[in-house]
Amino acid sequence: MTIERTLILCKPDAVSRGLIGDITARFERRGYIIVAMKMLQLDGDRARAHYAEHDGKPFFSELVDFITSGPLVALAIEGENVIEGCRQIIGATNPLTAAPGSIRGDLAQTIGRNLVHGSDSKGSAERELKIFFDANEFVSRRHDLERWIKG
Ligand code: DAT
Ligand code: MG
Repeated sequence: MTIERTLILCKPDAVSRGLIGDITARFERRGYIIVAMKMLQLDGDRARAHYAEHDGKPFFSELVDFITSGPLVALAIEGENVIEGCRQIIGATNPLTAAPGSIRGDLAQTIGRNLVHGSDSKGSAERELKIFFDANEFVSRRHDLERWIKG
């Protein structure tokens, strides 16, 4: 078994549109397990750290302004190959090319308001989770997880 942990964000547009429940339910229904969850508003420094890989791109300042514009919900989610699985559930970056059935394909219109973040690799997940959670904020739900992935 390859149990991984990933960072999911319900971005400020998801919170203000009242979509926290709809979005988190999609990960839970897949059988992924929430092991940490909090609402917070990012300051510029944390936002720039989170999106460091995009520093220098034309949309970077807009991205930082947006992600700091209101409260978001951060979740740490565990499951077998959960990083790739959550990216599937989220859909392509541009909602216009995101598959119907995915969060972005069902609920979003534009790339700048695409509702959700999901880590894209093990390295990113490890780095990004540390920006949002301290080690003692994760709970253990291994029994819940095993119910979903055995048999
Ligand atoms: P993803 O969120 O699918 O991992 P990404 O890491 O390439 O996508 O980009 C991070 C966010 O930046 C993305 O969710 C929305 C924004 N973004 C990406 N490309 C953009 C573009 N060409 N114009 C405006 N915003 C963009
Ligand atoms: Mg990304």
